[in-house]
Amino acid sequence: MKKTWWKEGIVYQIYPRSFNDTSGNGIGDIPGIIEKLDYIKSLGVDIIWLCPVYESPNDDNGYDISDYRSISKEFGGSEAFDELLEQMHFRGLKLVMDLVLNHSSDEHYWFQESLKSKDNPYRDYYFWRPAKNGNVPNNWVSFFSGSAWLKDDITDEYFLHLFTKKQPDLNWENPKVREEIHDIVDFWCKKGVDGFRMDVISLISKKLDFPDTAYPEDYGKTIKNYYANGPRIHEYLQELNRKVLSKYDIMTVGEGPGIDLSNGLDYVDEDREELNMIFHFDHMFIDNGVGGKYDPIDVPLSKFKKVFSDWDEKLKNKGWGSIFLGNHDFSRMVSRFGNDNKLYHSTSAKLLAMLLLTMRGTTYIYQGDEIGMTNVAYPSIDDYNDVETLGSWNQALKRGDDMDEYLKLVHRQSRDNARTPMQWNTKKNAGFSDIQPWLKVNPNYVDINVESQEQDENSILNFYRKMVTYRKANKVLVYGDYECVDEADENLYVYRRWNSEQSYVILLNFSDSYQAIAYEDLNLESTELAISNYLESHSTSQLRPWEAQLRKY
Ligand code: TEU
Repeated sequence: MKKTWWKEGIVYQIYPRSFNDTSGNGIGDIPGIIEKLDYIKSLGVDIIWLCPVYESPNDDNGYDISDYRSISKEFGGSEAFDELLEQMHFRGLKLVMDLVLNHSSDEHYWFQESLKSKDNPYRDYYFWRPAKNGNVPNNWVSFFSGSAWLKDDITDEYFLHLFTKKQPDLNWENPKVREEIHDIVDFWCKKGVDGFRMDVISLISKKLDFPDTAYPEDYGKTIKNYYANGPRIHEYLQELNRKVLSKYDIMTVGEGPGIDLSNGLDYVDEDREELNMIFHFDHMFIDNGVGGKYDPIDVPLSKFKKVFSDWDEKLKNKGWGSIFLGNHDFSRMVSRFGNDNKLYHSTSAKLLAMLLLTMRGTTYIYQGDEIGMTNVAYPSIDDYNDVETLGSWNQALKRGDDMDEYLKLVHRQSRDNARTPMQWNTKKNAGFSDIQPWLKVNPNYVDINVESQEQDENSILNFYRKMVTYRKANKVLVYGDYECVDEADENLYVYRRWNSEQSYVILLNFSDSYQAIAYEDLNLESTELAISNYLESHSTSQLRPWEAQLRKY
């Protein structure tokens, strides 16, 4: 496989609203990121993926863009952005922008025009449909609950919004829309950005007959079969690649609800010239029950491991994977896949770091995971901000659910778990802001914060640094082959990575108890320990709770 900077690079994802507030308004900003660039650089990462920073009414925290070419004034405006890009490049860091091209804000000029009349030149920039039998055009529901159609009384038609009603879906069928999009992408490339994370890119081509979904069936299948992977998706991506992306040395990663093993390679097969990488959600939606995210189920470890193995097998020698265990849309990875109990918090966070940094694919680290930030459990729904959380809550209220129980679900599943302010130190508001932040800090910041972990050589933070350095020095961990050794084991995840010169075995105990290692074939006695999350007395016959070992083989 061709070697490239974005395959070897390690990405650090920033949710700007929650990163660092320098203007004193309780909201993170771009100067706040600039202030922390040396910290980010000290992690050893190479690339920053910045969640949306464009002008936006923030109905979905920036994922509703009202001007694709200007930077939000709240975040510091275009001057701050230019300074950020310069300061990053000066430090050898690359910048990946988040582009939201499936939908715009309803406050975007295009939509405002589109609303005016049926013959407005911008009408066709969106999906307008007449009522069907006096009702919505079809039974699609939005990702954030309720119908995906909203009626506009002036022209008496409905427009499609797969997300909030302030996020109308753009009509990529219209060549003018595609031209506008190509120009926007080109604008940012010319400015010198190094790539794009493309929001819900799997949804941009619609099935134009808008078929009713076959309810009842589970939500996951609805996305795949009805909303995503539309008939012209690959044509659009190839066109975008040919006309703009291919002209620059940039990286692209498409976010892909509805993408799975059956269609994932089509997006990233190097011969097809579409995207470099995608984010699939096979491990992130793994605990969704038939009712979706707010109907979680228990998941055996073997199922989790299979996702990694199957995708590695699917992509190898043809495309390239994205390795991540959390982002701004999911619960904190240590609370979800590790154990955030005091006893195992640090050990399990380090184990997950070892997983992230020893897999084939590009590693993505979400802000705060490098110090093991955990889920939060606000006492009241009024403390929550996220549209998805509030949408689900209101549905549950309507259904008459037990709301005390539902609050527990919110604690477990809310996207706000990942959006609490970054925990910098033990000062007021965790050092994030001088005033009460837009979302309350997690009270555990007094124990979990950057400053105290800087001072502890065995902290999670310093473990990340160690793992990052090791991965960079041993490219076999980037490009080498992968094989899972123990597919069926429900406690241990053991896998090998190798090339013609080097070979490693990684042993991870995903449980709170001691586990015997019983793989005679591996001959572990003759291997040499490279890194572990326990300080001493490493055994090759047994792993302690959440123990992780990287061994030279
Ligand atoms: O997320 C798309 C997406 O798949 C999510 O709606 C996901 O299903 C949900 O968050 C899981 O809880 C992207 C962005 O990452 C998200 O922040 C935006 O809200 C969404 O698109 C709309 O732009």
